[in-house]
Amino acid sequence: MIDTKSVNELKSLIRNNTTFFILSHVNPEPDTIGAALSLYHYLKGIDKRPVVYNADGIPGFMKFMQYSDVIRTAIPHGKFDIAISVDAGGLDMLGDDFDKLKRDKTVNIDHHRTNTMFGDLNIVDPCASAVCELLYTLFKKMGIRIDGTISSLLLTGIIYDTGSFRYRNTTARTLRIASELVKRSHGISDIAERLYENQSIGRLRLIEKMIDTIELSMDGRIASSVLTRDMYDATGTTREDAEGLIDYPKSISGVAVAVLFRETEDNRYKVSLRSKSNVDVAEIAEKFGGGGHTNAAGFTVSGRLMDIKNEVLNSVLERLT
Ligand SMILES: [Mn+2]
Repeated sequence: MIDTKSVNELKSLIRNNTTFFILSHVNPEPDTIGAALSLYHYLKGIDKRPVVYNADGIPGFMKFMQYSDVIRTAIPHGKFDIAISVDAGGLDMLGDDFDKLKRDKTVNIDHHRTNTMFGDLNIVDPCASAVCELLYTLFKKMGIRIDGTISSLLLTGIIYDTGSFRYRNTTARTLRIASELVKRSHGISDIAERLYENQSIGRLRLIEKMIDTIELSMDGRIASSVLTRDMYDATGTTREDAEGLIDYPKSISGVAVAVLFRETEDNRYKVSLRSKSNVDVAEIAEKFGGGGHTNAAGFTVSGRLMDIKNEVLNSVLERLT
């Protein structure tokens, strides 16, 4: 739920200020980028000066999104009136350089249940399937016209965060909003095609290698898999290509929780968790200093893969028993 007070506060922040620094989260996916770029489009349209930032830059598969070329990867020296973060549950999701950003106020727009409320103004709705769904409601309440560009960007984020309207976060409201966006967007099949039928052969080879590492435990209720930097090298891919790969171990019949260990540096791993039904993986991720949603969460951890695997799989096992 978004309360009227927050809506009015955001409206006056936008009315009374000129420069806006829009932050999307590290390891970006279409929800954070769609939200950031739709805000950019709106603010530009009312003669404000917005800048969009992503610490990691935009992965190739999202370059079809309008304005994706405006995204910057460095924090400018100058001061901004307002920083607006979208789809980040905590400051750790905004990159290591975030503290260098000079700004008067920070607005935190998000849908992670584990959100740390780091903003001066926090608009957080964990019931929204995607931050793009939340933003639609927010735009409506602010009286902002949802044009074709905004519709396509928001729809892309919603399609992605709901796994094409398959995940448990998909509600009647999600579909109602999606239906409004479809009417005004540049076409849903076009978005789906660009999201899902636009892969490199290298990425498919990477999937093959990852599938090879799948191990089942706890009578097939847990599926774990690994991606190493060697695998990226061997297939001519980068870590961007790992986005969404955890869906493969998760898709196995009988699996309740899927875990993917991604090597980022020597002895450093990004761990992603996905679950079916009501198994809460956000709680597991929080234990390791991360966070997320009931069915999708993650964290980063240092150590030897064998030790990390043991520790994480034990926590999952505890959760399932
Ligand atoms: Mn999201």
